[in-house]
Amino acid sequence: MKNRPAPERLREQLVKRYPAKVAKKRLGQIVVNTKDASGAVPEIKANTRTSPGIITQRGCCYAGCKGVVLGPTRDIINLVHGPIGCSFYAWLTRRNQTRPETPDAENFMTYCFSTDLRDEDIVFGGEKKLRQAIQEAYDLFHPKAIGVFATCPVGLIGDDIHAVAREMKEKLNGCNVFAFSCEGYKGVSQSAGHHIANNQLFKHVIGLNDEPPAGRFKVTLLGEYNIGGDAFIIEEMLAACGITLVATLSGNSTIAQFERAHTADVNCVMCHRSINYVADMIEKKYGVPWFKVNFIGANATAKSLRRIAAFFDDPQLTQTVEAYIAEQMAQVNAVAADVRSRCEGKTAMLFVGGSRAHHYQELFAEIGMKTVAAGYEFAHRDDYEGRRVLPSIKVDADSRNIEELDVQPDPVKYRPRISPEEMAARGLPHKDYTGMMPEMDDHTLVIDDISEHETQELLHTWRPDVFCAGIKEKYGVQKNGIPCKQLHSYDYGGPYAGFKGAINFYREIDRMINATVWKMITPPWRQNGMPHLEAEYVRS
Ligand code: CFM
Repeated sequence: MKNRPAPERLREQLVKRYPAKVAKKRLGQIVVNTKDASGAVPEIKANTRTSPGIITQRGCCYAGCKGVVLGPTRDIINLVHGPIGCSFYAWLTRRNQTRPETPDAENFMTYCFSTDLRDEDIVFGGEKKLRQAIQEAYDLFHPKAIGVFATCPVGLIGDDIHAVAREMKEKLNGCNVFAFSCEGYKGVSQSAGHHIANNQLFKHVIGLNDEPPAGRFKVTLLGEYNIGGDAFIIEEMLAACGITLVATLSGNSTIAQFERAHTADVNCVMCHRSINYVADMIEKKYGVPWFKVNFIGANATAKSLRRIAAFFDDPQLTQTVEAYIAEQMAQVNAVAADVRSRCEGKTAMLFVGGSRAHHYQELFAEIGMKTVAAGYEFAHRDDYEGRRVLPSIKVDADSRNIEELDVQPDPVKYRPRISPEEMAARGLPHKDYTGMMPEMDDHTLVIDDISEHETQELLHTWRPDVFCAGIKEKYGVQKNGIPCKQLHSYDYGGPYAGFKGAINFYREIDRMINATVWKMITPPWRQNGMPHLEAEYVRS
């Protein structure tokens, strides 16, 4: 990173080749991070449409609803109403793992359920086929629940999936059937799908069972999806500390967990972006408060466990948690010190999703690495700047399209657990997420919805030691002789959560950035004598 251009100059360089209108829009989404005396950071544009022509990292609304929020639950049949192409993504394309209680317990995650819409269904309507498919799935598996997910054409032809779901729920006495209007084109990214998934789960599932599991300290974990086994690690840690996990939304979960999710003493929010709506709605209706946790990074994990202990304010629990942290940190520190000796001072860039680009900075910091640029694909301003900016976020037409449920305290079930004042007295940040930018250094670059072109410019100019993104970006990054760590799928590795996960991650990064193979790469087009073509954009 010697002689690298200043971030202000690089920011201009990233948009230099765009048409003026696109450049102007992108400059609102590319920010040089600074903090004023109060800790406030500059405003960043986020959750806006991607300009046509830009190669974005983003996915669609259906991906956020079906894939992200509902996908990791094993005993709900997720039935995709749409053409078979979309349905491919109904089948194990995300590494959300699950562990049924017994080998023959229900697990539908290995199946692909689809209505396989064809030409004639598009012309004459697909409701009949949907009814048949629900019936067929029920007859074959007798599941406790069936979720129906609309893909783009369903919205265009106007199938009433909610009416079909209601009708079939009545018919299949005892099987909960509900539907999601999560057509791919809704909203500007998969973020819209998260919101739709949250709404429907809240309306149709959460609150159906008021019996919490036994235990003195009960928490629900929101926004942990068990990629690469992260949730297994978190479950193990909570159990070791004597904390009862009421439900997880939705890694390694079952519908029975969702039904009782509102019975915890407190909700712990891991991925704020994908699940904050459920956290807020449960609080409003049932009185369960929430605070933010982060189990990515050993220090963050310790802090999160301490937060839970502080909430319960029980000397025995505090002692157990402290002893557990001390024991785990001894192992973590030994590996961190060794890895740090080879990674100190190296640089990382993180461009992923709606929470990991923030959370993983902790892990890099623990081995002495600096995050010089980061950004989300689809997060909102509150994930960047902190929830304090929520009142100033303008609701645009795309966001207005997503239903906002009017939630009121339940006349019978509402039971406040603890007052906001008591939470503050215990040092707990009630209902808050401070966001990514306040925790990043000044003069780092924050880029929302980064494009492929900007990625390449960043790589050429600032040459980080590791770039974190996903499979779509991976090989384009590696062609620059820079290793790419996938933070969605973990490159088939992981888990990375908790103390054990931190150790896995340190070792993985050490291996990647200190491998000499990257220094040996000369791409064919840079080799002597190879024909070389360069092109410029033609502007009208
Ligand atoms: Fe939350 Fe996620 Fe993420 Fe997300 Fe995702 Fe994911 Fe992600 Mo891929 S829910 S926002 S929509 S932490 S699938 S488990 S890795 S983009 S940063």
